[in-house]
Amino acid sequence: MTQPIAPEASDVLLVIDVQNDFCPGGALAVPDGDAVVPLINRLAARFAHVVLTQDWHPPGHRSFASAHAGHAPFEAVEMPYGPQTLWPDHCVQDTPGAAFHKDLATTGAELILRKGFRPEIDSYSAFFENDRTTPTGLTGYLRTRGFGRVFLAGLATDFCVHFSAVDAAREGFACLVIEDACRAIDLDGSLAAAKAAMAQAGAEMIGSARVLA
Ligand code: VGL
Ligand code: ZN
Repeated sequence: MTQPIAPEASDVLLVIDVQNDFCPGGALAVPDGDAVVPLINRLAARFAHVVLTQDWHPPGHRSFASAHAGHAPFEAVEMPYGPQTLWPDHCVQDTPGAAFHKDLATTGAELILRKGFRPEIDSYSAFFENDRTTPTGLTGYLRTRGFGRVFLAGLATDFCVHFSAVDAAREGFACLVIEDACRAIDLDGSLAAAKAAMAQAGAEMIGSARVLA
């Protein structure tokens, strides 16, 4: 372990999409996805401020393969805003799959940010939808609250964590991704590509031991 990092009052832990559909047995299960829950709970206890995100799609969302005749999950299509991977139906608003994992400590969270609610556009990032320009409002919230550093954990490393990390850095926050508190889908090398993109954006990958020390 390198230097410990003690969370400060101006730090926020941003927990991405720890929802049933991304856990084993869910509609878009991330391998070992539920393994992050106990660790995220321990991390959350160290932070004065925690924000959770929730992937929150209406039925028939355009990121679902079922909304594209002749296409299967995990294929890519061209959307008006660019390439989009198609997914199994997942995190449909108000369904059990969209609920947080039952063991995730949610009580202390100061904000629950829902994303992906526009029928025609997906939103991997907690900051911008997949057109990379429509804001979720999170930048304004975090700035108004005076946060300077964003620590990231959750699911999935190579999609929603990845895009959130890149955008956090692009929005001028110091961004630290707690790697062992994330799990990846890893479609066709997407994890390696995500790590490269996060590093390129200036996000730092750290181990949870540095925060828990
Ligand atoms: C996610 C694919 C589709 C994620 C959300 O949370 O990483 N991935 N929707
Ligand atoms: Zn989604």
